[in-house]
Amino acid sequence: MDAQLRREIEEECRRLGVPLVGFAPADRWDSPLSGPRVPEPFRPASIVPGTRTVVVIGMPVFLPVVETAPSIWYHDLYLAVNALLDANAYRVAGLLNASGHRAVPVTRDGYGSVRVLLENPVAFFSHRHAAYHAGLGTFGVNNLLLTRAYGPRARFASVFTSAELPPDDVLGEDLCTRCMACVEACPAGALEPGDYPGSLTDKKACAGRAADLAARHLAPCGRCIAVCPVGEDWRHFGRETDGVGDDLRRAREHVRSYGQG
Ligand code: B12
Repeated sequence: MDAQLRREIEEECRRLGVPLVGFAPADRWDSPLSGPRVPEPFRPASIVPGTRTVVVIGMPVFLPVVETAPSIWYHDLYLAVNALLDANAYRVAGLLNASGHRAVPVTRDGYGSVRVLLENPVAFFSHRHAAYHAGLGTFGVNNLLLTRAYGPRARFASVFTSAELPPDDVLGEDLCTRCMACVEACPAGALEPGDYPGSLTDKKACAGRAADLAARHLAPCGRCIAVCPVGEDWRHFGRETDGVGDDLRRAREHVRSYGQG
């Protein structure tokens, strides 16, 4: 176990402005005790043989912007965070390769277009599952990984490496409060509370909504992450104390009225 290398990666992430980083041993994907069984081809060591550790990085999308979604503002922020995630995962993999270990970044999404997802809404690797194994959060009713700092408003990318790095524990406490705000807010009716903790009830309905929005430059939808009250950002941006008044509602409508098809 290379504790010094782990510290170097954490330091690099701090320097790059990446607030969330976690380390998962690749064999956690093989354990029958670690949540839904992941089919073998989706496991890190199947995708890249010799993988011992998955380093997961996470970056937030900021609550007041997400709350305007669907909007051009959230659309642009989503693209910006995606670009940063991919660049930063690439840099972390570079650091590991330079220190003599093998490493490759896995980009944050892994699909060509939303049209592809309408046929098969599944990618070759799940970053939210990786983030769970790396101790960054727990699954919510919305089928997303809830983090302490940002609730579901964190996006992830992963790095597969042959290095053996000291792992993080899976988070013990369940962060989801089962308030059902996400279920009520989903415009596609894709979420069902009975499925917790499980998969999205209707991935195709969710992908269908994303396709409609994409045609108007408004994807992604983001409603299930906008309404989730879990996360320190909820308090930071005053939702717990100030709530949402008419001024804020008017401001959101203003943003939604511009820059989209
Ligand atoms: C395809 C896709 C979509 C499709 C299909 C919807 C869907 N739910 O999958 C569309 C376009 C509709 C979509 C919508 C959204 N997406 Co999306 N999407 C993906 C993508 C590219 C692939 C998902 C996938 O197929 N993975 C492979 C399959 C096998 O795994 P999986 O579906 O993730 O399922 C695993 C988990 O659910 C896990 N699991 C579930 N419950 C539990 C419980 C326990 C205890 C454990 C251990 C595991 C576990 O086990 C499953 C098997 O591994 C990922 C990026 C990626 N490559 O991971 C982003 C991703 C899942 N999306 C993300 C987000 C944020 C969204 C949206 C909120 C839109 C937005 N950006 O504003 C919505 C939310 C929809 C929802 N509530 O689920 C984030 C989630 C971040 C987070 N905090 O969880 C991801 C990870 C992108 C990223 N790089 O950060 N998405």
